[in-house]
Amino acid sequence: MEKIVILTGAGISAESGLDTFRDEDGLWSRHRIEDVATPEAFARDPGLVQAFYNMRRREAAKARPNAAHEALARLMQAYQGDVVLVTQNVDDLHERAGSQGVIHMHGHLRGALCAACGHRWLAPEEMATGEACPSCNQATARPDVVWFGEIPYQMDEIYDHLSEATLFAAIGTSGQVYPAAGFVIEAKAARAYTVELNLETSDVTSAFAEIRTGPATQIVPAWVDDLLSDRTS
Ligand code: BJW
Repeated sequence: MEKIVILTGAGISAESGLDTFRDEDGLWSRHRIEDVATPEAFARDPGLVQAFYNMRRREAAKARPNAAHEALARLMQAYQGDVVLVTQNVDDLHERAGSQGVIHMHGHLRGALCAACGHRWLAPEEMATGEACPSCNQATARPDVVWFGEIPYQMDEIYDHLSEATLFAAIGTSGQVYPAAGFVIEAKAARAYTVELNLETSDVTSAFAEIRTGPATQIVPAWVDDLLSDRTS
């Protein structure tokens, strides 16, 4: 049975108006990783971290899925084999385009997590600093996202899928953050065909068998059309 495993990154949501991280005008050009994307940053200044994610939550709520998200939803519905969609993105544009069962390996803006007891619940649009956990009542609510130094979600499940992949595609991701950047190597070890779809080359481009270059809203629908009409290698 054919199995396609797709990894998406911030580039797929760029044309929906959401910032990427490492492009010239990306989030990390305006915010320091050490200030907003580590557990130590949250312990030091939870207000700054909550403000960063409140801003991201507002931006994500305003954004709409684009033609690339829609094409992947179409692939998941129409493909005769298995399609597994793993995203590093914390927005919900894949779901709003119609994809189901998306694996959010870096968490989700809609989620709140208690840093003390691990309880999860639906985040309000604006999370207050020192918001109490509804389960243990401690003032330790944080965004349910995966920061540097933390273990991404559903890793065993993802590696199982990669070990069964016949085709692996990475879309709109710079290949600078591990473990996601290493998925192409895992997929190749499983003898999967590998394709990268990106506006430009990534840090791991040389590991892929095929490169498709251009804006996601153009190259992803074209790639999906090829797959559904079996015009791929
Ligand atoms: C377009 C486009 C258009 C633009 N069309 N394309 C091995 C070696 C060295 C270090 C490490 C290692 N393994 C682990 C580490 C440490 C660390 C790490 O990777 N550090 C690196 C900096 C070297 N990793 C971790 O700490 C991770 N945890 C971990 O490894 O735990 C150990 C463990 C793992 C597995 C099993 C057991 C134990 C955690 C990483 C958490 C990352 N968190 C963030 C924030 C999440 C919440 C949030 O969103 O705020 O995740 S950082 C940020 O980077 C975010 C993203 O998901 C992630 C990836 O970014 P992405 O999506 O690639 O975006 P960009 O901006 O980098 O790239 C955009 C791309 O789009 C570009 O290529 C553009 O060209 C393209 N593009 N417009 C198509 N229109």
